[in-house]
Formats: sequence, structure tokens, C-alpha cells
Amino acid sequence: MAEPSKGPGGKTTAQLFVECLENEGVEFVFGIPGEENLHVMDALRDSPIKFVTVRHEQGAAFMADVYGRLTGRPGVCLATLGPGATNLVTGFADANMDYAPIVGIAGQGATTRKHKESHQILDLVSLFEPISKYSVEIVEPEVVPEVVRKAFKDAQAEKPGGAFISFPENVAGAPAPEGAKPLKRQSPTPPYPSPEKVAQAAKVISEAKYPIIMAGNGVVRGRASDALVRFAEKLNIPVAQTFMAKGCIPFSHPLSLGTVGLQAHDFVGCGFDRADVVVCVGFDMVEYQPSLWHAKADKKIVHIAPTYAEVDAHYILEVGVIGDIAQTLDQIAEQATPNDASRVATLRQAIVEELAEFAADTAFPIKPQRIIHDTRKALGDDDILISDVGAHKMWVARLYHAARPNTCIISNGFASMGIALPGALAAKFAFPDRKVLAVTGDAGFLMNSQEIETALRHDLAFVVTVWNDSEYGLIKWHQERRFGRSGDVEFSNPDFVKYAESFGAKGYRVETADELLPTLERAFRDETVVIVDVPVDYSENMRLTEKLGHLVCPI
Ligand SMILES: Cc1ncc(C[n+]2csc(CCOP(=O)(O)OP(=O)(O)O)c2C)c(N)n1
Repeated sequence: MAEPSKGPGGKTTAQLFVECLENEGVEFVFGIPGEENLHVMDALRDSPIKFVTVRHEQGAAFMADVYGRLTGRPGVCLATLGPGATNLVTGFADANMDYAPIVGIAGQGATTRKHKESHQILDLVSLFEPISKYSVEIVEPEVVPEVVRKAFKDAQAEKPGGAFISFPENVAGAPAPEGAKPLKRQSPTPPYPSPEKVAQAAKVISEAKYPIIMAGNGVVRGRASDALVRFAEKLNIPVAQTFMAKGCIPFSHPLSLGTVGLQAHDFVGCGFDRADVVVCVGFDMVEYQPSLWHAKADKKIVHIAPTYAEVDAHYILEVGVIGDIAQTLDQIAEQATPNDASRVATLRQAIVEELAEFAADTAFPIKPQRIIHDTRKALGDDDILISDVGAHKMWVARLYHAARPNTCIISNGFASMGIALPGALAAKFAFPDRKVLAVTGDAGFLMNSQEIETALRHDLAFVVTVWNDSEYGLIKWHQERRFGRSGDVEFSNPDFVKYAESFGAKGYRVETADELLPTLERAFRDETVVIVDVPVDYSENMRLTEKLGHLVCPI
């Protein structure tokens, strides 16, 4: 590797690059050093940006993913070329498909060896193209300010997602051009809604007999929860929220119908059956395919978002209002007339009763409903729960009642296992004063549990509940539902208490249902990483399927 040269500008291109990251307000870079990113790593040593050395690049990408989702600012992850970059892929794709802003950076071999068979060289720009909004290589030092500015702007603009930068080592080590400096940051602002479209939407909503709001993750991204609540209250329209929009209206609000998105027909689906107008606010169909809630394509859809609607035969718009969500909602609310909704209370009641029914259930292994009930009790309204992906996610989505946006993080676009534990680290970095809980299956836990060491090294404190069933629980559920039998989903687990202790973390095993809540409370008092092994009774999964199969709508 050629020695870095500072040139007439007094800095290397890698130093200019890091200056550009600082200009973007980057606080953390999550990653693993390697030979081809040495220049960037070295430049970071003189920067206030904190480099978080992780134990697997996938962990770094998930950390950047959750950091991006929670803060609305791109999370940044860094890897070396070849295998380092390929390890970033799953977490990076998760961010991109969950519409979380993320910037991925990978070192690359020198441009002088990229044209031929060469150690660890892979075309990284092509690799990241299908999982990003922008994938580029820095081919000359002078493009650095533009590349970095564009990467952050693209990652953050609606709909947010991934920007990937490949940084060849010879360019990184080359002198920065004289006078080169970061470009001024400008945040893209969503358009102002068109008055004609606002008037059309207000008319459709005023004429509706049974309107319902489907609030999606765009409401959370647009920081438009207060406007959503104002809109629902003024027009008296019930609100269902997607998994990723949890908390955009507090569950305790009389107009909240809870969460939609379970493939099965749930109580809240009853609200959709009756609806003649569905007001989709910041809705991403990656979360909930329209054919599942709009099979007959017979309802009027009002689409409110900063970006135009995706095309789908079951999502044909009556009217689409493209603009800043909060402004759009306020303007429509001013013009529309309120709806007469009296049936909301009945639906809410059914959902509340289901949870109450299991609040004191002492069966062991513990029923999912009881675990969710006690989990909710252990956390405050501002605390953060990060769910992994599996059957436990379905229970979190259905029954965990979030009071505020971004307090229950679920991956429901790409839906990759392994997000919860690294996600908890990122949440704690972003919000050190809030309690953070990772909820994970036993399989997803072991996919990224190496990051326990990273957390301990950084003195982070959070709790992980491992729903222990020694199976790929969600897949077994699907097998039984579709084929009436299951197989190839069983495995054995390590002793999670000893496993936690071997890292220097704490571990507890819950032995009765009544121990769960006190154990969680104690775990949060411990102020370190605590793994809680929670044996779960997943026979409730098929019981739920049967119950929902026979569901008679209460309205
Ligand atoms: C990386 C990844 N691999 C596979 C899947 C498919 N998948 C979804 S849920 C699941 C089982 C999860 O098992 P576990 O983590 O134990 O959670 P449980 O379902 O038991 O609650 C699998 C294999 C996925 N979503 N992501």
C-alpha cells in the first residue's frame, strides 16, 4: 500500500472524506477495520466521530439501521472490501427496505488492480445496487465532497434508504485537492400539498360512511404523529397502524384500533371489512400487501404521503395528496366534516380484553400474551423495545401497546432475523437515558449475540429477553397452519445464563410465570447487559390461528 500523501491541501483524501462525514453530523461509525480501509480508520482517529468496533459487519449494519430509524439521520457503517462488504449486506438491505436512512462505506482494492482477477476484489457498487438508492465508487479525490453530500441526502430523503460508497485504497491515500471542503448541508423538504388535491380528499372523507385511517411508518418518519392524532380527533376517524408505525397514536387513545398487518384476519381487520374509505397516511405497502386488506378492491383509497403511491391492482387511488404529511392532514381536517364513529369502542374492547385475560396466567412455559403483558409493565412510555423477527414479533405487533412513535421498533419490510441485539446497542448509543429491551427468539438471538461483547466494551446497559422454544417458532407455525404438520425446525440451545456470563454479562432464567416481571425489573436495575431466558409456550400460536379463523366481527 502506498504511503498516504497530504499534498498541497495538507490532507489526504481519506481525511477530506472524514471531514465530510463530520459536516453531515455523523456521531458514530459502526464497523470493522480492514487493510483497505486503513486510511479512513486512521483519519477517524483525529475526528470527534466515535468509531464503534463490532464483531460482525452484519451487526454494524443493523446498528446503523436502527440508529437511522430512531434518529431520522443516516446511520453509518464501515467495512473492508470483499468479505467485509458482503457481511454488511443483510443489515444494509434491511435498512433500505424498512426505509431507514443508512450510509454504508467499504474499502476497496486500488483502482490499479480492479480490472483483473485480484485478491478479495468484488464489484461492490454492483453488489449494493439492488439494495440501495445510490451506490457509487469514489474514483477521484475531487469528487469526495459531492459523493458524501449526495449519499447523505439520498439516504435521508423520502423514502429514506441506503447509500453505499466504495472507497479504493489508493484514492483514499492520495492527496486531497487544494481547497477541497465539505458541501453545505441542505435537508430535502417534502412538497407543499396541492390545494385541489386537499379539497378532493376532504370531499371523499366527508362523504364516507365508514372511514378508517391506516397509518404507516411514513407518519413516524415525517414526525407527524401529533398531526395524525389531531386529524383523527377532529374528524372522528379510527386509526389502525402498521407494525412499523406503532405508537404514532397512543394505544390508550379512544380512536386507536391497534396494529394491522398480521396475515390472518384480526379484530382490527373487522374495521377494514366495514370501511368504504381507507385513508392511508404514510403507508408503505412493503409492510402490508393491499390484497390482504383490500381483496375486492372496492373501497375508496385516499393516499397521503410525501411520495407518490406504488402501483398495485388493489391500491387504486380515489385521490392522492403528495406533500408533507402533517401539513396535508391539518389542511384536510380544516375542510372535511367529522364522521360519526360509534363502533370503535367495541373493537378496542375486544383487543384490550384479550390481553387482560392472560395478565395473571400462571402456566409455564409462559404464554406469549403473558410475556407481552409483563414486558409492557416493565417499560415506561418512552423506553424502547426492539423486536427481532419470528413468532415473538407477531405477538409484539399484536399486543404490545406503544404510547409513542419509535418506542417499538419492528423490522417489517425486509424482516431480517438478527436485528434486535445490535439494534439495542444502537438505541442505547442514541438514547443513553432510556431503558432498552431487545425481544428475540432463541434462533435470532444467536445470529448476532457476539455483539454482547461490543456492548460491554462500551459500558452499555440493556436487557434481552430470549423467547426460548428450541425451534424456529414462526416457521413451525406456518408449517402447521398450511400443511398440518411440521419438521426440520428444532434445535438445541446453549445454557443462556452461562453464555451471558461467559461474556461478563448477566444472565437469568425465568422458572415460573410470576418470576418474569420481577426478573425484568431486576435486570434493568443491574445496569449492564442482561440476558433473560424466557421459556415460551408457542402452542398459543395455533390457538390464535384457530381463534382468528372463527373470528366473528364484534361490529
Ligand atoms: C435472516 C433470516 N433468515 C431466515 C428468516 C426466515 N424466518 C423468519 S422467522 C424465522 C424463525 C425465527 O425463529 P426464532 O428466532 O427462534 O423466533 P421464534 O419464531 O421462535 O419466535 C425464520 C427462520 C428471516 N426472516 N431472516
